Amino acid sequence: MSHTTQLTAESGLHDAERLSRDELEALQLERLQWTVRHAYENVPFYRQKFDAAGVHPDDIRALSDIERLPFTTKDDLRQNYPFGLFAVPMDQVRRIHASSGTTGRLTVVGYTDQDLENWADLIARSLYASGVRPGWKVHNAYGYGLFTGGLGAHAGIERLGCTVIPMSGGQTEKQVQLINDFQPDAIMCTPSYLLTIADAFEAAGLDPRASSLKVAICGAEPWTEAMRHEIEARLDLKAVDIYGLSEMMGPGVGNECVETQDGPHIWEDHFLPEIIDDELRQVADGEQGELVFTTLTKEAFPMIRYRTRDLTSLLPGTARPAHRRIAKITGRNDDMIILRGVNLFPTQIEEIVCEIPALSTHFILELTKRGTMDHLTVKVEAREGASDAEAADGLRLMQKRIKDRAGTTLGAELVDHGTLPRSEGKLKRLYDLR
Ligand code: DLL
Repeated sequence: MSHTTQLTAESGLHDAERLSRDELEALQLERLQWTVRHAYENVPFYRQKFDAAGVHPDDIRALSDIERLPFTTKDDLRQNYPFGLFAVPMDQVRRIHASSGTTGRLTVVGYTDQDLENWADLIARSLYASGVRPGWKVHNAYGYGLFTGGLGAHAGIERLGCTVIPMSGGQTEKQVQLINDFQPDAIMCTPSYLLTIADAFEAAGLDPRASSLKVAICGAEPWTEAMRHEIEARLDLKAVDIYGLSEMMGPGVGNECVETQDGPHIWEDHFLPEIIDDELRQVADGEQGELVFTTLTKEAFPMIRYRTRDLTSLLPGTARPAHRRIAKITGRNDDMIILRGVNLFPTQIEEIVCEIPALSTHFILELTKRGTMDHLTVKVEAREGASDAEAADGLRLMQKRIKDRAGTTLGAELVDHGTLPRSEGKLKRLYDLR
């Protein structure tokens, strides 16, 4: 079966983006059947799991039959380290990527030539949806290397017919210099790193609003609507959300459309999303839960019902009507802080900090123990130019809003400007000092 895809020249939209929902679902079913058979026939892990669950590839006759299949978890990847879940012989694996989890062992993923082709196409589609057009210069500040961000974005930038500036992450002063000298139209980096770059512009005596950048394609970490407003105001550009994870492919599993900026459309011709509840049952569109994905075209590394741990909901398509969107990700269920029985996500605090003009967006959360009780403190820098009194008022307002909205009282501390760690990629917000 051919999974090759083409961008249509006249409109820039891919054929799959013009399908009706019925046509898309027919394509998904055909591809799901292929994927399940491919995994069953080529990966002993899947064969054993399907056999144990009493399900065979022939049982997949409708999309809803996906619920008969067992889930796959990050732990399954670790236990099959490094190449145990690959579904093609090694000489057909053209590239490897890996991500380091919090618990040590790398999770390793692989791609055939066709997988890399599809990935480049999906990034090109994502960039087009973001408003990027052929002929633009795109500054790529996602990290190159084992991380999927840099090289993944790179191929798609070229595929769309843009000029790629392969800067990678880090060396922030040089980022500023290159943006200033090369005049790129778009930038790709994490949202937190874009703010670090904006700070570095100001430190160099340059106005970030005066840069050549028109669009930022930000992802790889949770970010709130409030953070989007902050980025757009500070850099005078459109910030759009790109979603992805290594286990599916990398960046470009979904992307927001610049005209609506209402959450990433999942490219459902390649990835089948589901949302599940705590009992691992599928919930209806619109309901919040854990995002689960099945790859539909991956040759080297098919993933069946992979539990992402990302919390969101599925929403109807808008700018690409057949493809459903995901709501902004609240966080991963491993980022959730349970404090005196209350569930908290760093994104909830981000939303509040960004609303308060006297506070900067630089904050961390420190978890400590006081006696037998867990205690969470927000350490935040005041915004430059805010007076001490304004900053102190801002801090009190932040605490009040956290209490009102999250229902719990947190410690709060102002720290000197420039003392909190700055992002160079994925930002770490929570420091567990217990
Ligand atoms: O972060 C792939 C990527 C690179 C996506 C560049 C976008 C841009 P991993 O390192 O495997 O892959 O991390 C995947 O990052 O499960 C989410 O928890 C989080 N994440 C990625 N994109 C977003 C986003 C890359 N737009 C994990 N919003 C995912 C919120 C995101 N969280």
